[in-house]
Amino acid sequence: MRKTTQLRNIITSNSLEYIMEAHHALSAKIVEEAGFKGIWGSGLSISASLGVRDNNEASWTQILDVLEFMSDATSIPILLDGDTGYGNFNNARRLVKKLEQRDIAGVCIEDKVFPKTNSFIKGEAQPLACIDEFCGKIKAMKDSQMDDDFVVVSRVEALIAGWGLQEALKRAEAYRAAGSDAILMHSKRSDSLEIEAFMKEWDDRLPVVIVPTKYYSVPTQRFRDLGVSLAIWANHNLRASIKAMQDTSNQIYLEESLANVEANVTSVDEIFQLQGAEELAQAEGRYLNASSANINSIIVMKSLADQAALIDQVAQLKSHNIHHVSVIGPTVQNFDGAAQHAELSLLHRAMDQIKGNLIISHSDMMYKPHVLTELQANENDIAIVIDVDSDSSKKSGYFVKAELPYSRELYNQSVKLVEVVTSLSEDHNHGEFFGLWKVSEKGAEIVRNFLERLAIRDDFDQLTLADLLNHVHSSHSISVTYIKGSWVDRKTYLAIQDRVVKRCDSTS
Ligand code: SPV
Ligand code: MG
Repeated sequence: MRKTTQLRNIITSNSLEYIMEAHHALSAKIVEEAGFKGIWGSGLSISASLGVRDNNEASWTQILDVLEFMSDATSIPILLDGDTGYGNFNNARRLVKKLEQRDIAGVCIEDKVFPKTNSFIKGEAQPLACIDEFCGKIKAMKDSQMDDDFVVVSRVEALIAGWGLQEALKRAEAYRAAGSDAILMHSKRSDSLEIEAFMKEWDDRLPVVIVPTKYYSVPTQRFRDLGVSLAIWANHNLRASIKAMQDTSNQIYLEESLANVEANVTSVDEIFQLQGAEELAQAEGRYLNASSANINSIIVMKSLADQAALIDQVAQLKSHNIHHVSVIGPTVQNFDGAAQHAELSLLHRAMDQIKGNLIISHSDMMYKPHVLTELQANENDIAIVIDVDSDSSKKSGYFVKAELPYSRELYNQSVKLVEVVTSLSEDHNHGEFFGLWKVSEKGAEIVRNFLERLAIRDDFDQLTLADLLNHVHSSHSISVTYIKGSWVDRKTYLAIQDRVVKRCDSTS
C-alpha cells in the first residue's frame, strides 16, 4: 500500500492511532521495528540532531535530505512537521511537490510566521498567521498534490499563543473549510483540559491530532474517549538518545575504559542489522561478479622457480573475485621448466579440487587481466585459451589445431579444438595453448573421469596435458578462446621483473 494511503488510513481510522518521532534514518527504522504504523518527522528533533535551533535554521532542503534517508530506510509513512511551510503559499506548495517526490506521506503546517520558534519557547510571544493567508496556503498545498491520499494536517497554535478556545475553534473550522485533512490542536498545558474543551465543541468535524508532550501523564484512554484520531509521541527518541549518549560519554570519560559500558550499549552486530547488512550480503551473491562468485581455481606449480608468477597469478584471480585458489606444488624440484611430464600426476593429486566452475592454470607464465575475463565469458563446459601470436621458433609447448584459425570475423564466436600436440607442425599452427583453461561443473566431472582413466596407465607420469585434452576431446567438445599475445612465459616474466627492479633501483 502506498505510504500516503497508509497515513490517510491512520488518520481516518475509527480508533486512536499513534505515530512516533524520528529524526534520522536510524531512528526512523527503530520506530518501524518497534511496530509503529507511522513516523513523526519532528522539526524539533531533526533540527536538534543537526545541531541547530528549532527556528528554521536548517534550510528546508536540508530537512528534505534528512527525510529522504528516513523514507528510504522505512516502509511506514512519515508525517513531516513542516513548520510554517517554509514561507508563503508558493514555498509550501513546492514543499508538497518535493515531499511527494521523496515518498513522504504527508505534512503538518502550523499557523505561525516564518521563521518559527518552537511552541514551548515563549509560545504567547509568537505571532500567529493571518487566517486568510494560512487558508490560501492550505488550498495551494492541496491543489498541488499529485497523489490524492497525500495528507495535509493544519496545526492550530491559538491555545499555545494564549488566544483561547474560540479562536482555536474559528481557526480549525477555517482550515477545515480550506481543505485540510486533519486538525492538529496543540496545547502546552500539563493537563488535557484545553484539548477536552476543544474536542467537545469540535464534534468530530475532521480528524484531530494531538501532541501530548506537556500533558504526558494524562491516560491514553482519555484521548480515546475524547475521540482523538492520532496522538504524536513527538520527541522521545531524541530525548532518550541524548540521555543515553550523555551517560555513555560521561562514563567512558571518567573511567577511561569501555569495560563497564559494553553491556549497556547496542552491539555492533545490531547496528549492522539495522543498516540491512544481511540484504547487501545476499545481493552481493546475486549481483557482484556473480559469474565469479562460485569459481575456484587450481594452479599447477611445475617448478619452485615459478613463485613470483604464482603470487601475481593469485592476486590476479582474487581481483577477479576468485578467492579460492589451490596451488598444487611440485614434489621434485624442477628448475629447467621445460619438462611437461608429471603435470598430469600433479593435477591428479588435486582431484578433490576439480569440481564446480574452475579456472586451471600453470604457474610458469603470467597473463593480462583481460585474458581471464575472456576465458570466463566462454560459456562452454571446457574451454582453453590459445595465443595466435606465439613464437614460431619455439620448439616445445602445446600447439593447437582448431576447427577454424583465428580471424577477426570470428569475433565472439566459439571455435572447437581439434588436437593439441607438443611440437609445432603445419597442421597445428592455430596457436599456442599456454596452460590456462577452465571447466564448468559438468566439464570438471568429465575431466575427473578422464584423469582417473589415464591414471591407471603405466605411462601416466609421461603423459601431458595435451594427452588429457585430446582424450577428453574424443568424446566432449573443447572450446577455444583466441587471444593475441597478452601473456608471457616464466623466463620473459622474470626478465621483465628484473628490469623493473633495476629501473627502480637506478631512480631511487
Ligand atoms: C516538533 O516535534 O517539532 C513539534 C511538536 O512541533 S512540539 O515540539 O511539541 O511543538
Ligand atoms: Mg515542530
